[in-house]
Amino acid sequence: MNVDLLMNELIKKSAGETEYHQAVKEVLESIEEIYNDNPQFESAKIIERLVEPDRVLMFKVPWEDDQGKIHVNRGYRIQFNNAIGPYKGGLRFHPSVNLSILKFLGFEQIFKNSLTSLPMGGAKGGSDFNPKGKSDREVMRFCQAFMMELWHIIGPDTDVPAGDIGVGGREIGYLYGAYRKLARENTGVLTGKGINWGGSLIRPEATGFGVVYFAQEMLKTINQDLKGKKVAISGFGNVAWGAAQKVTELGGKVITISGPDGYVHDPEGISGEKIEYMLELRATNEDIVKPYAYEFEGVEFVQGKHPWEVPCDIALPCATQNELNKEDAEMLVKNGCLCVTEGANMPCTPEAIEVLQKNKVLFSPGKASNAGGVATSGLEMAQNSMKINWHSDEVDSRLHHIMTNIHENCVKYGTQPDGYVDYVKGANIAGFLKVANSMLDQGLY
Ligand code: NDP
Ligand code: 2IT
Repeated sequence: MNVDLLMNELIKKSAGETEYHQAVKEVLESIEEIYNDNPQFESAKIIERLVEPDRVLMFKVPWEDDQGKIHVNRGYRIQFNNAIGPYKGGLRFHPSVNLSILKFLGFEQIFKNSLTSLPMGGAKGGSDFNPKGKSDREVMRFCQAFMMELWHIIGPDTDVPAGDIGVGGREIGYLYGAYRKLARENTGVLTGKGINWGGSLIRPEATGFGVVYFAQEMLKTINQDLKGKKVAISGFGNVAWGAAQKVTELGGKVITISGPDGYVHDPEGISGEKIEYMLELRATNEDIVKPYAYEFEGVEFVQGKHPWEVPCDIALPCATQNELNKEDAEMLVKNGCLCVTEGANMPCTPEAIEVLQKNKVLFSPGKASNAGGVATSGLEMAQNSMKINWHSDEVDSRLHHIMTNIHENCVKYGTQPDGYVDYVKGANIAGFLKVANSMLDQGLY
């Protein structure tokens, strides 16, 4: 394999898809050596087959707002690879959604799902629809129109969508209702379902919990733990909320959260009723964290900036892709940050990762550290198949075990001669090997 040649080909074929190119390049660089040491991969053209999605469905989503005005959005589902199990991955509703973003997410999902050890292939979908500021009925009409097209290609053993940015419990409810009506079946076709109709306990907080379990394992490698540590978190969504709760539970102090408007710095720690308030803030359907600063004393709101300038021991970027750049990484290093654990997908730019790794800051990529979300989706699928519900302790202990196992695999494949663990390399190699070997076993298709 020659990474430059492959990247040139890919860029020619998918011009302008910069996020997708970024995600592929990282994987290729990580696996280059192991790929070239195993000529069976090259002769089966595994990587050329992996970077081309199995299929992409792009469709029109017409819907009517509360004033009777018609809108047209674009919907997508990218079924990337199903060598190890049914296609699995979230749906993102955000105005920035385009083919490049969904291809990067779908590609990452192949390796993330492989790392979970559960039988799930990689997929992603979504729409450029913006749920912010829409009424519940508008969101419902949109979800119904979206599912009208999507239901043909999904199914409990075919493709199982879930949430992501802009798609939470409410959206999954409307999507599931529409699917059930169209397909005339009640199956585990979506995950993140409500607890009364097939959902799993712990799924809403699973991604954030998993991120913190993973950070805990990373810290152990340098004989540290979360107790008394200052933790900077970005975002105030699903992932950020679960992470804040678990950090607090394990004795750490969350000192920031952020939104597209800026960040809040709360030196006293964001815990208890303040986490409840964070959830209320989200439920308002507005795009801002600023009100938090008025609600509680001693809190500073900093407009238009990222939280990474606040001195912290641990940073958990939990908002969106490329939100932590080189300058942010330099600031974290300068302030003595020990560990950066990605909660979002690809929140650190390649230049930021380089700075962190050069300075031997512990760094883990989202595909390893945020895999707890999709892993718990896998557990939801298992419960649906067996038609039972596990107790929350059971789900939590399985999640914890899965995160520890992913960490072990990263250490196994990523430990460098000087003892520093390159989690990017470790995660990519471990995730890749399982999928590549499965593709070899199953022949050319
Ligand atoms: P939510 O919609 O719950 O929250 C997303 C957060 O990021 C919100 O605070 C949102 O603010 C902010 N945000 C979104 N887009 C932008 C942007 N362009 N610029 C700045 N801030 C932005 O999503 P999740 O918490 O579910 O997802 C967060 C990240 O975690 C994403 O990268 C997602 O792919 C990843 N992830 C999610 C999993 C899950 O199970 N939900 C699992 C694994 C990873 P606002 O809403 O106000 O725009
Ligand atoms: O990025 C992700 O892993 C998710 N949004 C969760 C996907 C899932 O199928 O639960």
